[in-house]
Amino acid sequence: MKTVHNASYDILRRHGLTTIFGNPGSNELPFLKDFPEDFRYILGLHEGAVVGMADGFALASGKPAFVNLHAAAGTGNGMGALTNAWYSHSPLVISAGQQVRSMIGVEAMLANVDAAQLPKPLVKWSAEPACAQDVPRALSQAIHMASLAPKAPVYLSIPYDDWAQPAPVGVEHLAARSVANAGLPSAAQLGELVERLSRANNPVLVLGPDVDGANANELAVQLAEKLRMPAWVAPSASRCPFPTRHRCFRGVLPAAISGISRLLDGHDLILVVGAPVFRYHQFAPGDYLPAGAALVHLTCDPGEAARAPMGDALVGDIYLTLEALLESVRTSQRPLPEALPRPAPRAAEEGTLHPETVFDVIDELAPEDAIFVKESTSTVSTFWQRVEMRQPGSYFFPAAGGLGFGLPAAVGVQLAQPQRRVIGIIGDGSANYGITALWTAAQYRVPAVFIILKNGTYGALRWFAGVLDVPDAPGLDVPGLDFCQIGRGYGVRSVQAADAATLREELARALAGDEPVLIEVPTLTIEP
Ligand code: TZD
Ligand code: CA
Repeated sequence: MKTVHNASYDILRRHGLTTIFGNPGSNELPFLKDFPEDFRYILGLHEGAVVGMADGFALASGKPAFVNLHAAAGTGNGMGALTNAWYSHSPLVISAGQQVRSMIGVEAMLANVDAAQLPKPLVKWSAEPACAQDVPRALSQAIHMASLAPKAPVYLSIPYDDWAQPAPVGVEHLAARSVANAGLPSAAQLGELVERLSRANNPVLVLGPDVDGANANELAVQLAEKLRMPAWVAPSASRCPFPTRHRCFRGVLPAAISGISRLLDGHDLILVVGAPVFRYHQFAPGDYLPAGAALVHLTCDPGEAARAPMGDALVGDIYLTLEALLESVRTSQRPLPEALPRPAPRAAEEGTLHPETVFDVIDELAPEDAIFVKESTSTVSTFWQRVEMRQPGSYFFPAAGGLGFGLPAAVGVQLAQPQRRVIGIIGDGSANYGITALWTAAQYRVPAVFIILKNGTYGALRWFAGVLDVPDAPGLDVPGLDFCQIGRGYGVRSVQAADAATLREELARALAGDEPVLIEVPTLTIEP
């Protein structure tokens, strides 16, 4: 007899969702019964780490990732990580076990009351199927909803007595379905955009994470070259959409209204691709645009387009639209932008290392296609200046600033990209929110390198305390943490590197090996 259980596994298999990130409870055990041999289960010890690993896996593979959480408590633990997944357009298919149907009403232990409501507003779609026979169809809907533009997390609550029920007649149609976006702007819309770009005297490109998500980085390079445009990364960058030593590259825009207007001053047309307009952070009011500038926004996300406070927007497929633009625009006669000067390497120093020195060593030793998962908040601009990134999918940072992404996402990214090396660069504050991912790295031998920058404080908050004039805030320091002991406790080889020579030696050894390594580096506190 075909059951809801095997029909659902057929659908997961057909969509390539054979890696399951989870942390189980009694509600989930019937789903895990007869676990098929062609599936793998990646156990995380806390749901924040489970969702963070799945997030990294989905972002780095470009494909949906399947998550299985324990009822309401497991979902709640994962929700901080969902903030990042929501803003990074990460296609997570999150399932949670529910009590048996007849015991939800009495609110038996582990009944997920009002389950579909729980993860909102951080999911695009959320449901508990109305009967067991609808579970396979709802699972198929969940996968398509997560995968269609804009990609996003979805949530499905499934009562555990549903799995053994007979599958409905016709269930086999589900696994065979294909559902896809068909998202090129019309010829008229493209024509108007080409016209605006060719009329502009001094256009500029601002690129966001969805350019990298669409693997359209090379198209962005060619468009910048053809139109002689400087290329900025949109504020609060969660991915790297443009090679950072290209002569058109200008850096990451600040996350402040007035700061952006100041840096883009003089441009008459701002073309923003694959980013919200804009993802501001610190409040620094001013005009949204420099004087005389118009803004055009290409996005895959209708929500991003509609909520922007200025500019015109086209909602469509980023790769196809850039490709069509590139074919239609004429090469400009303007000179190409001059390359930015490279920062001078930091001179050898005594005492605690400056983050610049750490990044110089990383830049020197990391393979050309290394992937950086970054979660140290006070060192963001320094990192972008000093560590070269060349290829698509080279950088991931929590898209909503929700800490607990870095360590788990490094594990998930490394699982999705076994041919490339992942280097996690994690603050001593951030590391604690997702620390249990170290155990998963050790148990599954996921060879990510975790560099913990230990400055003993929430560095970015120290800076923010100055901006907000709160000189006396409590709770900003994190002394007394020994990450080498913590790492060893979770089974990861862990070493301290307190000077540049030791860091060079340990990073080289870690990159030459095939196991996870944690390197704790005492560092100075700098401003973001
Ligand atoms: N909790 C969560 C889940 N997310 C957050 N963003 C914060 C708290 C607040 N927060 C920041 O926004 S930055 C930061 C905190 C606590 C400090 C992070 O410290 P770190 O990095 O050691 O990782 P730096 O380089 O010292 O800033
Ligand atoms: Ca810190």
